[in-house]
Amino acid sequence: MHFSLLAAALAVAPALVSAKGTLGFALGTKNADGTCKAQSDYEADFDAIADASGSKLVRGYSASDCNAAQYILPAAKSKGFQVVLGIWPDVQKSFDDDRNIIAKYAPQYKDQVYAITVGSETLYRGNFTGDQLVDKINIVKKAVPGFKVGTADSWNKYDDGTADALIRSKPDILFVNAFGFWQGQKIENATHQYFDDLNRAYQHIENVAGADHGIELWNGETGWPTDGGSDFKDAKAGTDNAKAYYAGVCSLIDWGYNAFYFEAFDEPWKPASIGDGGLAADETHWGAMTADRKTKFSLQC
Ligand SMILES: *[C@@H]1O[C@H](CO)[C@@H](O)[C@H](O)[C@H]1NC(C)=O
Ligand SMILES: CC(=O)N[C@H]1CO[C@H](CO)[C@@H](O)[C@@H]1O
Repeated sequence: MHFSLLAAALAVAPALVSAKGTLGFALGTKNADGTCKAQSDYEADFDAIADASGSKLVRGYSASDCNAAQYILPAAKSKGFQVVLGIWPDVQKSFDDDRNIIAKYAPQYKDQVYAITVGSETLYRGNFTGDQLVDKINIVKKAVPGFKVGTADSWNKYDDGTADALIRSKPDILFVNAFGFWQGQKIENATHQYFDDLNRAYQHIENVAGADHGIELWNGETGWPTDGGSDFKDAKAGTDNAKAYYAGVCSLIDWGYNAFYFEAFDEPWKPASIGDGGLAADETHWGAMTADRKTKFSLQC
């Protein structure tokens, strides 16, 4: 099925639904008070995610941050979860630390490691060229053989050619981030924009790598801030809006696409970020659940 058919087909033919896709959640390494999570904290996280949504998959960004790999993998084993482990390659130290901790723990918990991402939006930030990123991915593939390795970046960097060298290298797995919210869309049009952006990225990947490219594709991040969050242009934070947007994510899953919702839980320890114009933006209300693991709306797709 071509992704471009999605929006139209959704409207007219829900009976054509084939196999469902998979939903996962982005998960932080810190407790509400900013301390590092222990194995028992990850286990409580996993219980809450599974109870609320049925999902048994999470992704992180830096496996050495709070020694995450050491604690999240045994927790995943005890709760039947899988984890996408992250490597932060932007600076040499985190690239080395993340790779080393994954090389140590991933082979011990092979069934718990879904994949490994090298970088999150590094092309978007202009941190690497496509070729430089491919080199980093290849270093990781060599250091930790036997796992799916890829990267995550913003939909527009796949669409505008910045990622072409990466796409041509046909990594095992690619994550495409797309947020109706960061397009400054009103909630009424936000899901349309989200599908459209993903579609453009997926189509470009197909154009560059061929229809039979074999790269496993995921929507790597999407989400919407709830009550207490900051607005962005016409995109208004709010729990009702987040609930409506989540329903669009569920449609995508119903249609057989894979997506990670950003994020599982509020992270109240996060400092406000200072955006364009010096305005402080709240980063602590993106959770599908509160910091004490209560759902804000139904997370069943
Ligand atoms: C609504 O989304 C579509 C699809 O991305 C976009 O082309 C259009 O410009 C959006 N409408 C507004 C008012 O921004
Ligand atoms: C090559 C390059 O641009 N490296 C930068 C990537 O981003 C980090 C911050 O995350 C900088 O410290 C690096 O200099």
